[in-house]
Formats: sequence, structure tokens, C-alpha cells
Amino acid sequence: MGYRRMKSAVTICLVPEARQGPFVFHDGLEAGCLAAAELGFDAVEVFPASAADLPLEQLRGLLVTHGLTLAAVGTGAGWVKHGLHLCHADPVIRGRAREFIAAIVDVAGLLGAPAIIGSMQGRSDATMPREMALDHLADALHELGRVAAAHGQALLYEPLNRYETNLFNRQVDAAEWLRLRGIRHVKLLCDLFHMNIEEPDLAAALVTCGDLVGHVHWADSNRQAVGFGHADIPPVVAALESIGYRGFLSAEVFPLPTPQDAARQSQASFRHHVARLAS
Ligand code: LER
Ligand code: MN
Repeated sequence: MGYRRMKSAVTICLVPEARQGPFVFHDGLEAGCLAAAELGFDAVEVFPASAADLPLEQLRGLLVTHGLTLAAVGTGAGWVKHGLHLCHADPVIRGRAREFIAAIVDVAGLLGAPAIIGSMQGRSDATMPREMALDHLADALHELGRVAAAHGQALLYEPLNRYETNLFNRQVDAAEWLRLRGIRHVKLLCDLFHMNIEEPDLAAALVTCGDLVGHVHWADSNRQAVGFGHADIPPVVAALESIGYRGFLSAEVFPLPTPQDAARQSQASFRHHVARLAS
């Protein structure tokens, strides 16, 4: 570690079904790690098809070879590929969702990284009223947070915009709920794309969440690389600085106009807004 500043990361998706998703690199771990290192990123964030599909030793070797760290590992393939989520009305599916996530928490933990619960949180609906859904979510976060803590990691919970979940859309609502429920070992993943849709004031939300901010998805208003949209980034970086955030700014953005352009712009925007602040 030893960083006195926030760190840059870029996403690598290993799931063909998520090819249209907001991930920069889609051509495997080797090509993704090489490109990330060449552009000067500190880390990569990986979206695997499952824990079993994440080649632990190969990834460990690539990280060492390229001087990268692993920022986080996504669990969304459980939803995208298998239709699992934590608030499903069917207890068997909820159980399989937990097992799917727990296995990724373990493999990420072995690589020194946290796992992300984004789309795997699911949503409430006519078959699953909100209060019951939140009980299921709390129970899962308690249990999976303990699995993460056994690896010395936090579990990352990501509020999403209203078109992707109806559980929590704003960071402060999620933060208050985590505190109220006494859920430990869980931190917030603040995705600037979702926040641009939902937050009245991104900087104020980050400051209020304070030390619960555990990870940031570094994206512009249109989910392209920062600088390719119209988000007002300096107040966001100032807010993160003011709360002493030293985690990752991870480019989870569309590979537009090309993966290389998205990666290069993400790194350029990181240098422009963040790295130059560090002495
Ligand atoms: C995942 O990090 C995310 O932001 C969601 O929109 C699910 O793709
Ligand atoms: Mn995200």
C-alpha cells in the first residue's frame, strides 16, 4: 500500500453476455492487464462469470508481472448469466445468489480485494414487498460481510439508479440504513454515473457518507470516461479528498469510442483531477 492518494483502476469484463455493459476491456485478463499497465493504471477491476471462472493463479501472476493490484471483483454475472439475486421471492434462488457471491468474496479475498454487490441486490416487487426485501438484503450483507472480514476485506454495496433497483438509489439513504441495521464490514460503492442520475449534490452525499465510502466508479454523466460527458468533477474530487478517501477510482464505463480511447481518457482524467493533487 503506502499510497498517499487515491488510486486509478480500469475494468476488465470476462463475461460475453455482458459485452454491451459498462466495462472498458473485454478481451481477456492478459490483454486487459497489459493495456492497464501500459496506460499507467494502479489496478484492474475484474467482472468474472463466476468464482470458478476466475483463474486465481493466472491473475495473481499477471498482477505481479505488470505491477498492478486488484481493485475489486464484480458479482453481477450471477444476475446477468443465471438470474440470481438476493431479494428473489424464491428462497432457493436467494440461497444460490448468496453462495454465488460468497464464492467470489472468497476468491477476491485471496487476491487481497473486495467483492461488489451491485445488480445482485435485486429489487422489491409485488411478490417481495420492500420491507421484506430489505430484511433479506440486510441478512445477506451481514453474512457476506463476515465472509469478507475473514479476508480482512470490506464488502462493497452499490446503490444503483432507479432503472436498475428500487432498494437504494441514493448513497446517504443506504449509509443511514447500514448504520441503523448495524451492518458492519460493508462499505459503499459510489458509482458517479448512478449518482449523477439520483443525487441532488454528489459532493455533499460523499461528505455525508464519510468513511463508509469504500470504492468509486469513475464515470461521467453518460457512462463514458470522465471528460466525455458533462459531470462537474472537481467538487467530487474535493469531497473525496476532504473525507480522506484513499481507495480506487475505477473506470466502469462504456468502451467508447474504443476501449483504448476510454481507458486513455479515464487515466488522463484521473491524472488531471487527482494525481496532480498528490505531492
Ligand atoms: C455495476 O457496478 C453497476 O454499476 C450496475 O449498473 C450494474 O451493471
Ligand atoms: Mn458501478
